[in-house]
Amino acid sequence: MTDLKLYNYFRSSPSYRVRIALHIKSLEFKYIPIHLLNNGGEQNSADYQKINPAREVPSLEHEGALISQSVAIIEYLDEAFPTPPLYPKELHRRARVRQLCEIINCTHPLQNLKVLQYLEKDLGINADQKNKWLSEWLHRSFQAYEEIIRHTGGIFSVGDQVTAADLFLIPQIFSAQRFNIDTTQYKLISKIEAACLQEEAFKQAHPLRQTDTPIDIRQN
Ligand SMILES: N[C@@H](CCC(=O)N[C@@H](CS)C(=O)NCC(=O)O)C(=O)O
Repeated sequence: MTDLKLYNYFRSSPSYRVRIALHIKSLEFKYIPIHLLNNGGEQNSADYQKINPAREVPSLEHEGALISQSVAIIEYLDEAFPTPPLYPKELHRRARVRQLCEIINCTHPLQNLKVLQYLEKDLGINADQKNKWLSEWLHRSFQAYEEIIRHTGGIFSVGDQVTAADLFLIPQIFSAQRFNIDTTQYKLISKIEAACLQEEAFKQAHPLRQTDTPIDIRQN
């Protein structure tokens, strides 16, 4: 039994990325829910700030070390537990996986709770304007992703094995759908989504199947 603890939130997409990595590698971990809304957001508590000064989820604890930022966590897990690998060995493909991860990762902060709250509460942007703004940036990143996987894709984003790129793509689709952003127009992305969602690791990591998923939306 590995000594892994994941501080996370069911519908946070960086949390979802890390959960998929843990399940792909068949690693047992202690799931510690951090509710992003209750009590002013548990990520803002003094105790949690000691775990992650950036006041964000996810954070991973392993053998006494605390790691945050999903990119760093996923790379750490891949180095500490190399089987199965999440990055191809061949350098060009490996770079392509990282490129795809970053396309998603660069857009993700725009949908962050605190960023959206700032737009509405501090800048007075209404909900429709906020959604239009978010939709613009999410679509631009999906368009770029779709174009790249035209050349790299197989069953998954890069070839026929799941790579880290898929761990970023699937949670981003889930988030987009939550904001009513239609991703079905991206045919290659949709094909890869369907393939990933058949995989046991993606099923187990799904936001609607976690211990902190509200009971009214929880799936078995
Ligand atoms: N770049 C970070 C992003 C983490 C992040 O934005 N987490 C969000 C949830 S999706 C969060 O904790 N937000 C807290 C807040 O908005 O107050 C990562 O990849 O881990």
